[in-house]
Amino acid sequence: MSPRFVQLTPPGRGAVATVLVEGPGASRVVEAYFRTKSGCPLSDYAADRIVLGRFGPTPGEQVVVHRRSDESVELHCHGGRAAIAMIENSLAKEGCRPTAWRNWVDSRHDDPITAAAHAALTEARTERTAAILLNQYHGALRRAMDEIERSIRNAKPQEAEKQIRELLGRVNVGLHLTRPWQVVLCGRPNVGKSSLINALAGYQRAIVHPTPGTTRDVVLVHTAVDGWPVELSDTAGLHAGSDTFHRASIELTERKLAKADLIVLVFDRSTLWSKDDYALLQSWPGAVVVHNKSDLPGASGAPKPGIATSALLGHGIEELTAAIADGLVPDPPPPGTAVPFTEEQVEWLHRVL
Ligand SMILES: Nc1nc2c(ncn2[C@@H]2O[C@H](COP(=O)(O)OP(=O)(O)O)[C@@H](O)[C@H]2O)c(=O)[nH]1
Ligand SMILES: [Mg+2]
Repeated sequence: MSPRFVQLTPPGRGAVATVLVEGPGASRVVEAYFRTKSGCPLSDYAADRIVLGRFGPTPGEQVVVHRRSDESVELHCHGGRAAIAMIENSLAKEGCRPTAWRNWVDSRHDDPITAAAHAALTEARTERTAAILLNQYHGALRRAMDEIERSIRNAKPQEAEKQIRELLGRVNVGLHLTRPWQVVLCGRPNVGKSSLINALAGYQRAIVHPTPGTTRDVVLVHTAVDGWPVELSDTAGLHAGSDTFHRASIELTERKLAKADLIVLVFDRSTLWSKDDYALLQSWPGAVVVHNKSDLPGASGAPKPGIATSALLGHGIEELTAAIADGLVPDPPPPGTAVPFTEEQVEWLHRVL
C-alpha cells in the first residue's frame, strides 16, 4: 500500500504548516524531493533528528523534516498555500494518497468517541472546555455508555434510564464545548450595552457612542465567561407599543432574542422607567437584569431587583459575569464526569431511551 499524506495544521494561511507522510515507504517518497542542507541523504540521519533542507525543484521550498521513522515523516514548511500545494502535489506524483484530516483522526482511534473528542479538542476555545473534552478523550463517556449497555443487558431498564437521563442532563454543556453560547444584551439605546460588552470582554471592541441609537449593526465579541466560550452581541430594546421602530427591526430583535442562550436586559439606572421597560421585563422573565450607570444618581422610584453595574468604572461586572455563567451553566459537570458532546451521541442516547 502506498503511503498517505495529511495536512496536520488547519487549512488556510498560517506561519507554518505541517504535512505528515505516513505508511510503508514514507521516508523514501520524501527523499525523492528533499535535499538536506548538509548534502547527506535523509536516511543517513538517525530517526527523530530534525533536518533542514529544501523540497522540490530548485531552488525548492525551505522545509524542516522530522523523520520519526521510515514510515512516518513530518514536513514543516512555510504556511502559505503555494508552499503546501507544491509539497502535496509532489507527494501525490510519487503515488502518495491525500487524506482529509478528519479521516486521518478517525483512522487513528478504534473508538469513535475518542476520535470525536480528538477532533473536538481542536475546536475548544477555553481551558475549561478543553479539560472536559480531554476527559471524554480519556474514556469518561465511553465508560458511561458501556455502563448503560450493561444495565440493558442485565435487564435493568430503570437503571439504564437513570444513567441516560444523567448524561442527557449534561448535553447543554456538551454541545457548547465546541460552539460558543449566545448571550444577547438588550435594552434601549444609550443605556450602556456596548460599554458593558467591552467591560465583560475586557477590551475595547464594541462601538460606544454618546449619541443614542448608534449601534444599529451588531458587533459580535468572542470572550469567555467563567471559562465558558461566549459570543456577546447587543440589540435595541423592543419598544412595545411604540411605532418608532420599523416592524422589520422589531422582528429581527425578536428572532435574535428567541435564539439567544441567555438574555441580559440592560436599563439605565439614572433615567425614569417607561412602560416599554416593564413590558420588556415581563416578556423575558428568565433574563438577567442589569441597572447600569450606578455611578450616576438614580432616578426616583423604588429600587428594582437586578444587578447594579457601572460599565464606566467596572463596578458590578464580576457579579454580572457570575450571573451569566450561572444562567448558562447552572450545574457545571464535576471534573472527570461523562459529557456527551456531539449530535450523534445525543441522538444515540435518545434512541436508546
Ligand atoms: N456614567 C456612566 N456612563 C456610561 C456607563 N455606561 C455607558 N455610559 C455612557 O453612555 C453612553 C452610551 O453608551 P453605549 O455603551 O454606547 O450605549 P448603548 O447604546 O446601549 O450601546 C456613552 O457615552 C457611555 O460612555 C456607566 O456605567 N456610567
Ligand atoms: Mg451600542
